[in-house]
Amino acid sequence: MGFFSAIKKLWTPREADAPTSSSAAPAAVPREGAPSAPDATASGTTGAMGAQDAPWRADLARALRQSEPRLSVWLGHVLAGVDEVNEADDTLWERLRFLFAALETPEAEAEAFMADFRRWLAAMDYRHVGDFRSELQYRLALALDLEDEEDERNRLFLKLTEGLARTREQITGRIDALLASHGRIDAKFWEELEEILIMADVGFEPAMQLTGRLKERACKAGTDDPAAFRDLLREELQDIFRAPRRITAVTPPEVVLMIGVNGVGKTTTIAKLAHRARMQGKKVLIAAADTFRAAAIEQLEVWAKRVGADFHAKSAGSDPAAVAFEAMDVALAGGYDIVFVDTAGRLHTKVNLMEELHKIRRILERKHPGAPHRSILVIDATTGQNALSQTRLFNEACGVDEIVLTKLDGTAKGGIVVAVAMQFGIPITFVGLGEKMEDLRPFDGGDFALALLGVGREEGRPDAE
Ligand SMILES: Nc1nc2c(ncn2[C@@H]2O[C@H](COP(=O)(O)OP(=O)(O)OP(=O)(O)O)[C@@H](O)[C@H]2O)c(=O)[nH]1
Ligand SMILES: [Mg+2]
Repeated sequence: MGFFSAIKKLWTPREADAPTSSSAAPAAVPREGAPSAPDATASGTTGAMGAQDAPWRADLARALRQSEPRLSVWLGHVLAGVDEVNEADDTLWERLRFLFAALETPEAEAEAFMADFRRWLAAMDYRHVGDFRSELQYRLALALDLEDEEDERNRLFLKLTEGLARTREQITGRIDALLASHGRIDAKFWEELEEILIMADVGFEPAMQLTGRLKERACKAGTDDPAAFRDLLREELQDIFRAPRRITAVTPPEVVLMIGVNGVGKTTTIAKLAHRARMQGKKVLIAAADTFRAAAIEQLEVWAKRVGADFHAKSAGSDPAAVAFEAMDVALAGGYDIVFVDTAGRLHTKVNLMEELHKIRRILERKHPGAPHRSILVIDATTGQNALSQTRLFNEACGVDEIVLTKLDGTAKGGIVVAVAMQFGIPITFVGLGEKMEDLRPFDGGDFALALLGVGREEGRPDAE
């Protein structure tokens, strides 16, 4: 579900493309799924497409109708007529309104989406297309439920590839040198590989295991040719990262408990997840159960406002479990879809952090059976091997359902992801690739393996749709 309760079907399924429709000149034929403008001007779905016949409407309608059904292409056409955004100029909003009308989104919801975006632009003081295009595309992808669209996935892949550049230097650069210096895969080769993996923060145990698994793979494939090694490694990594998607039915509100040591990115990750949920059309409550510092509560409140989520807090120093208790009352009474509970990475008193988390969990469960539905452990990739001990600690003490790995951008220690995936059977669900809202993205193990090895998506996933 996206932000909009109704929308014209956008992308026709692939099977439907062939062979009959593709035999016609597709570019000139309104496909099922392509925006129906300008015919929609007569449909009366919204005043935006009514009688005020500015020439740009016909041009934009033609461009949309004739273009490939891809979000980035459509956005390109919408933004083509926008120089910059300012109070006196409604061009961006008019053109977006036109797109939404063409997609038959309910008018009030389209207006709400734009009002949200407008507020964000003002808060960020952005005027130029280059400043906000990426965020707008991200919001549209979520709102139109198009995050899985190929175009959007390629965009994410680029971001992953950029974010992993330093880790890749550590791993691939050295593996390239290893391959170049060995005429065949022999015992020395495996030894050196182990060293490279350890240096790249994969860790000692996982590096040994991974090397063992690769040996088996090479043996099965009956090869000792270094040229075949990259493929073996890619396949092995893709296997390691292949985690089944958990689909659990939840009686709303879904309760998400954020845990992790201080400074890893819990609060900003809540903001990013709340932003996603809002763009997916959910009613979101954020609870400030990190009462350690007043500044932490304020920081969370600012984020809540910015992403359009409601907020529940008590004063600094209050019992975090009491905050959770009250927030659940608010959430249950207010018909919320999702509640995020922020927690502290450290505490005022000597009360054990884990005991405190247990207490919060008990309260949540008592108020809403089944809650917390997701205990998300946030770990910071730049801390390398520490991330492993934190995962072990939190998992053993209070249970972890998912891992979000932050700060992968710019770190050379991204190899830690391999270790985390190998050592714990806990799915990594999101990765943080920067400080912007759109920099938290769903983790795709297959793509991650490719980005880590510097292999393109086309090349590495010929069957990827
Ligand atoms: N580069 C980068 N920075 C990030 C990422 N995620 C979080 N940060 C930054 O990390 C810093 C700490 O983030 P917080 O969200 O305050 O961390 P926290 O876990 O809530 O910290 P405490 O409340 O002190 O326990 C902030 O400056 C964030 O902007 C990421 O994926 N990439
Ligand atoms: Mg925090």
